[in-house]
Amino acid sequence: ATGKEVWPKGDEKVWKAGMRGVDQDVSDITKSFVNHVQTSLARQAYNLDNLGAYQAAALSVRDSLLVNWNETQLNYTRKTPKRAYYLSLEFLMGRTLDNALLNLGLKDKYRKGIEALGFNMEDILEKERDAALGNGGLGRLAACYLDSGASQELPLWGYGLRYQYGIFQQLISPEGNQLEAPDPWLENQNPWELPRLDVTYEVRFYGQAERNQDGNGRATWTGGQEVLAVAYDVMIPGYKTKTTNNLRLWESRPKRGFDLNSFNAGNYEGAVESSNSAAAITSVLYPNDSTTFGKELRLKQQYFWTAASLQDILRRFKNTGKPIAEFPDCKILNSMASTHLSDDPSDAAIQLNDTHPTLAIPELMRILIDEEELSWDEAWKIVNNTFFYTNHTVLPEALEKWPVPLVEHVLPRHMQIIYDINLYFLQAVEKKFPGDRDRLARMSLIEEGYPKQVRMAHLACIGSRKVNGVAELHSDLVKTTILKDFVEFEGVSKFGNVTNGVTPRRWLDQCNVELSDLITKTLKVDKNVWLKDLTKLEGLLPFAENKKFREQWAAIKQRNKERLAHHVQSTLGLTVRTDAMFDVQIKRLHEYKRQTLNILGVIHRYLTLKGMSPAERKKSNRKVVFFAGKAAPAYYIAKLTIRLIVNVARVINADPDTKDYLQLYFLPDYSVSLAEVLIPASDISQHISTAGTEASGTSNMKFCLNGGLLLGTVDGANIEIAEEVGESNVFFFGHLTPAVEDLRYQHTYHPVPIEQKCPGLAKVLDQVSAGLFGDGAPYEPLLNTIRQGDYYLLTDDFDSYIAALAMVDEAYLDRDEWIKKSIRTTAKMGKFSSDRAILEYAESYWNLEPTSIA
Ligand code: F58
Repeated sequence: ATGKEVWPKGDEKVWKAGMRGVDQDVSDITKSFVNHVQTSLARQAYNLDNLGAYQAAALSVRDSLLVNWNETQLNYTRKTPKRAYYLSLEFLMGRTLDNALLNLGLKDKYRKGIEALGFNMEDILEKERDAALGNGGLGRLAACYLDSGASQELPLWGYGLRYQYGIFQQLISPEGNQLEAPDPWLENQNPWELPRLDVTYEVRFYGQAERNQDGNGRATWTGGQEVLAVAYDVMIPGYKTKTTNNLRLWESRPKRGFDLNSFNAGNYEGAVESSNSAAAITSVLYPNDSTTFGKELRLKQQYFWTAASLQDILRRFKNTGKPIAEFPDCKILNSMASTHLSDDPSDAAIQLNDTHPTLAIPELMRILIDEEELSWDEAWKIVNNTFFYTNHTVLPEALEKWPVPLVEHVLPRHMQIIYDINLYFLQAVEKKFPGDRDRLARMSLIEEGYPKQVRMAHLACIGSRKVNGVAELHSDLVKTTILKDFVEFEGVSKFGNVTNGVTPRRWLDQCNVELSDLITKTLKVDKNVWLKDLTKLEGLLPFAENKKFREQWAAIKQRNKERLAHHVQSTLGLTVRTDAMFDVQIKRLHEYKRQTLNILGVIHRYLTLKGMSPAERKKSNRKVVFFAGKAAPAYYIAKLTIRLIVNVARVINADPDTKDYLQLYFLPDYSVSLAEVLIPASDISQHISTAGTEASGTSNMKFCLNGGLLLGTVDGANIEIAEEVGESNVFFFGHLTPAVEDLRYQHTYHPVPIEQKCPGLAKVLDQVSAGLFGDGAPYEPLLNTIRQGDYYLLTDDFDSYIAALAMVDEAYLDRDEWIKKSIRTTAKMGKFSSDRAILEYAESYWNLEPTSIA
C-alpha cells in the first residue's frame, strides 16, 4: 500500500448496500462477501487487504458448498447406497478457491462481484496457501480421485490425517544447498475445513494384550496410552453436480487435558507431557523418500488414522440398521459383506492407498473378533471382502516393513493377530505346495533377520479382495516380481491394473484457461461435456490441419510461457527468455527418476555450444531448461543433484557465449500451484526413469493434456501415452525393462571403465570434477554413483538420451509440424482422465454405483 489508498476500494454504494444486506440491487455474492467481512472476519471495507478479501470470498463460497454437502450427506444417509472409502496418508490438494468456483460454475459471477468491491480475482486467488499434505504423485493422485469421485457422483469418502505441518518448504542456499523450513499452512486459519468436535474416537497404544483362557481366539487389550481422534471435514465438490463428498481428516488430541496429580505436585512439565505426546501424532507429514521407515511416530500415525477411520465407518454402518439375514446377531457382518449370500462385498469397500493403511486389516480383525465376538473365519471373510490394495512401487527398498519388536511394543494385540494370520496363511500355502520351505520363507508375513520385520505388502495382499498396480507395465511387474508367489498361490484373477489418471478440471480447465476456451469453441460443445468425457478431445484431431487453429494453439503456448517468465521474474528476480523451447522436469528428486541424467545432458549441450563458432551457434535451437522438486531431507545424493543443478545454472546463465541459446533454472519449493504455472508452458517434458522403476507417473499425463510433448523412457504410463498419441509424437530412448537386470549384472561382474563405455559422459563428469561449476570435490559422491556400480544405468542410456535430445531439437525447428504433434497429443489424452480411472475402481473393484442428488 502506498499510504494514499482510497478506502473503501471499489464502489462504495455496493459496499454500503452489502452492509445493510437488504438492497435488491446488490447481488447475493457481494452481499455474502460483505457479510463475511463484517461478521466472520470482524473487519471493514476500510482496512481490507487481499488476504482478507480472499478469506471473505472463501467463506462465501464455503456457504454454497455447504448447502450441497448437506444435501449429499442426507441423501446418502437416506438411500444407504454402498460406499467406498479411500484411505490415504497423503492428500495433496493444492489450492481450493479457484477449483471450487469452477466446479460450482460461479467463477464469472464472483469475478464481477469482487471487482465491484475493488479487488482483482487473480490477486486474491494468489493469497491462498496450498494444502500440501503429501509428498508427490501418490498424494496428488488421491486428490484427483476425490475430484473425480464427486464429479462422477460416487459415494466416495476420503480418510486422512490433518497434519499441523505439510511437506516442508524448500529453500535454496546461495551455495545451492537445499534447506528445509516448516510449512505452517494452518497459520491464517483454514476456511475449507469444518471442525467436528462432536465426532471423536479413542485410540489406544501400548499396554498389554492377554489372550482369553477359553480358547476362542479372543483377547483383551488394556492399559497403555489413549488418545482422542477429532474429525475435520473438507468438502469435495463435484464438477457441475450437486454431489459434494467428504474428506475426513483426523487430528490427535490428548484424552485428558493434563495430569492433575503431577500438576498439583508442582511438576508442570510432567503434567503436560502426555498431552504433548498425543498432539505430536498428527503434527507433521513425513517427508519420506522411500527408505526412512521404522520410526515409531510414523507407525503411530498409521494406526491412529486407520483405527479412527474404521470406528467411523463401522458406526455409520450400524446406523443404517440394515436387515439381518445370515447372522441375525451381527449387524456389522450383514451390512458389511453378505459373504454367504454372494461373493460381493455389499456395503463398504475400503481402498488402501499403498501399504500405509494396512494396519486396518488386523484392526478390523481385532474389532470383529474381540469386540463383536465373531469367529475368526467369519471375521476374515469380511476383511477379505472389504479391502482393496493399490501398489505404487516395485522398488525393493521402498516396500514397507515394520520391526516386530516395535509393533509388539506399540500394538501388542495386532502383533498377535498378524502372527495368527500368518499361521493360517502358511498352513494353506503348505497344503498347496507341500514341502516347499523356500516358498514359505518368501511368502511369510514375517521376514527373518535381526530384528524380524513385518512385510506390509504381503499383509495387504492376502488381506485384500483385489490388488492392483497403477499402469500396465507396473501391474505386470507386480505380478512377476514382488507378488509372484502370491499370484501362483491365489490365482491371477485377484491381480489387476488401473492405470492412473488426472483430473482435467484442475489440470486443464483451471491451469490453462485459454486453451480450455479454445477447445470448447472448437469442439462446439458445452465445456461440461468434454470435461466430463475427455475422449471428446479427439474432435480436435482434424484441426491439426487447420492453419488458423494452429496459430491460435501456438499463441496460447506462447502466452503461457510469458506467464511463467513473469512468475520467475516476480518471485526470483530472474529474466527468462520466452523465444525458446521450454524443457521441464518437475518431480521429487530421486536417483531412479534420473534428474542427474538430465543435468549431465545440459552440461553436454553447454560444452557442445562452447565448442561451436558463433555462426554455428546461431543455427542452433534456443532452449530454457527448468527443474523443480524436493529431495527428502536425509537423501544426500538427491541433495547433491540439486546443488549441481543450481551451480551449473549459475555458470551457464552468465556465459555470454551461450546464454542466448541455453538457460537453466531450478525453481525452489515445487508445489501443486507452481505445477499449474509450469505445465501449460512446457514444449517438452522429461520422464526419464530407468526402465521398470517408475510405476506410472502422472505429470506426464498433465503435460501431454496441455499440448506438451514427452521425452521419456519406455516406462510406467509413458508407454500407454505413446499407445494413445502415437509413437511418432513421443521421443523415446533408453534400454527396455527386460534388459535392466542383465545390465546391472554386467556392471557388477564385468565392469567396463566409463571412458571406454561412454566417452561423452566421461568428459562431462571430468568437467564437473575439474571445477567448471565451482569446486568439484563436493560432487564426487554423486559422480561416483555413476562411475562405480551405476545402478540406474546412466552409462547405458546416456548416448541414446543425447540422440533423443537431438531429435527433439530437430523436430522443434519445424515449428508447424511441432504444433501439429502438440494438438494431436492433447486430442488423444482422453484415456488419462481420473474419471475413467475412478469408474474402473467403482465398477471392477468396489461394485459401486453413482447416486445422484436430485
Ligand atoms: C508414486 N509414488 C509413484 N510415493 O512413484 C508414481 O510412479 C505414481 O504415478 C504415483 O505414485 C501415483 O500412483 C509416490 O508418490 C510416495 O510419495 C511415497 C510416500 C510415502 C513413503 C514412500 C513414498
